[in-house]
Amino acid sequence: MSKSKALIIFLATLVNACAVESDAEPPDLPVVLLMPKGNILIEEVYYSGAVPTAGIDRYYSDQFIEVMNVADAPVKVGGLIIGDAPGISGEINFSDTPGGPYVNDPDYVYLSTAWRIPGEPEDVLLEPGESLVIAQDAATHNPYSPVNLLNADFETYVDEFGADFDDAIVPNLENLWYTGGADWLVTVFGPTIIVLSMDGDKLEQAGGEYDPVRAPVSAVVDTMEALKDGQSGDYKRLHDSVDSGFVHVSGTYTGESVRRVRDDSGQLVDTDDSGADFEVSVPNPGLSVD
Ligand SMILES: [Ca+2]
Ligand SMILES: [Ca+2]
Ligand SMILES: [Ca+2]
Repeated sequence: MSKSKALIIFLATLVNACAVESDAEPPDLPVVLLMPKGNILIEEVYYSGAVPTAGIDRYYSDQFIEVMNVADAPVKVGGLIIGDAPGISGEINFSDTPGGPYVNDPDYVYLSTAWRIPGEPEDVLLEPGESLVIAQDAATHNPYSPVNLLNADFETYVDEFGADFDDAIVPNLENLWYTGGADWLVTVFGPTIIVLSMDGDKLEQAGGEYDPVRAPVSAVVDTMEALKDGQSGDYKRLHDSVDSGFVHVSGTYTGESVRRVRDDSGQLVDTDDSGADFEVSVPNPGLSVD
């Protein structure tokens, strides 16, 4: 046997030994559970409504929001708050003008409606790379939309008008504040979605019964600001220091969603500029891991 062959055999034995070693049970390490801030991002928002089909002009019960754990450890998402900001998305009616209350505030974000994931923080864990799909209605939406939300993680259920659908399997979010109608419809012209990590009891009423609640910007986990079109920048709801841009789809009832941009290594991009961080996509709830 040559010297070099002996060395190869020796190395092969060493590799095998190492392989056996790595098959052993890893020691039990304490699992680190992370808080949402810096670890949870909005991955996709589908708000525009379905392309008209099956004899219906307008269908939007298939709206959904998807949030993802971008960290390398589980995140505690029990109690996470999700809502939409007040304010119009652009010039929709002839008399619409930008501005008004509850927009462009450097200190607070405002929510027309606020929902909470039920449970204590550690009761709901989101594993690394996993996402949660929050449906307006957890249903197949067949034949009115190709967006199947039967496997959503949560749905929004509005009891008070008796017109919402409550799937028996998919759990409902808890409602903290509500100013909407029969169901939580976010505007098909372009909503601003806000994710907060804070005690829901500490949301402050910003005005009267039909006005929004507000939260300090320090509670913001992530935002997605969408407006009507590229000319609607004056209608931005969020202050530049919270979210410096906006995204838009090509129109209402186009079946388009907005989805988080990924970098070359597949990581979700977050620059707190929705114009740079989101792009128009085709809805794919729960299929976010490529
Ligand atoms: Ca619903
Ligand atoms: Ca339900
Ligand atoms: Ca962000």
